[in-house]
Amino acid sequence: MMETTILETELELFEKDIDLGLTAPFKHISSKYFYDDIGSGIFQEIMKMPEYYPTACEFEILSLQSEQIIEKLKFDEPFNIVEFGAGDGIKTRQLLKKLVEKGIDFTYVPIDISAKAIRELKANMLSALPELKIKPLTGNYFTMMEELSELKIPGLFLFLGGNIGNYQSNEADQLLTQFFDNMKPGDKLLTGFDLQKNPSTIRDAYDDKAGITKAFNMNLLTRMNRELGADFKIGQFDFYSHYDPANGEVKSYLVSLLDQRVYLQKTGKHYSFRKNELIWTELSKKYALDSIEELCNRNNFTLINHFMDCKHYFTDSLWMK
Ligand code: AVJ
Repeated sequence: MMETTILETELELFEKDIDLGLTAPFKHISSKYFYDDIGSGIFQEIMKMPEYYPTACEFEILSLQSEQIIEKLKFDEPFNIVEFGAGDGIKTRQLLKKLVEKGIDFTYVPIDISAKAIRELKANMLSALPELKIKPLTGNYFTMMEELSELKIPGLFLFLGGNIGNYQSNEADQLLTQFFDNMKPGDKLLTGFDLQKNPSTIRDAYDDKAGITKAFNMNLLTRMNRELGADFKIGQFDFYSHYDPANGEVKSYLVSLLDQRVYLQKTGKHYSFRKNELIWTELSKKYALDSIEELCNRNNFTLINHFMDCKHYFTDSLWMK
């Protein structure tokens, strides 16, 4: 019997997701589509904003507590450090620097969907740490994860920056299950969680005065215009972000400023937007420590330690399979 394998390209998946999201009763676009080359660049600007505290907090953790993190790894043979969604790697470099200084034998395997981000990351890492063994991978987390799990060497998985906050509860479970299934007993996972704190601090981090977060969201429209042949008029949309301290959820939206119709060449379809209709673009969930432990236990991991910044705004939580 003949078997047909349908390999969908990233572009076809994007088109399909957008069509699903824009025909849903409550329109939505996944925040993973923020990160084309331009969006990854805007995110780097976000990380430099004074309001966006998570970056400085995690930088502090990895600068001041690398020694303590390394102590907990307890690997007695060469291992891989696999980073999912590596970005510019400036925070991770603090941990890697310490390992290199200690003469520990490991290979750094950063994975990111932006080829440009990965190229720059490799160049920056090697100029700061010339002795570093680095094997960057460009692509989808899951495909890469499966390929790596064939290797029989111990691993530390890094999922930093609070990226887990983008996942709804069931999606976080699915992701952690994938990590778990691709880990060997004794492998570790270090995940960054943004913690619940004064709601105004959180609100300001996602609604900056300079409008960089707005540009980050608006880039979705520009990206659809370019890649899907859409005719979004950027000025006819606004950005709105809301933090609900009762459930720890920051939700971000694009807002249609008028009744309008948009055409997508790729799907050959029109999509209508009512005045003030929302497109949900992102969830950035803020955790409490006890809900992190619950998440850890529910997914069969063992909690080793929380590494928090001095203000207790953020934690890098170390788990073991
Ligand atoms: C990269 C997912 C951690 O949710 O805080 C920053 C992305 N969005 N400002 C976050 C983001 C708006 C960021 N993560």
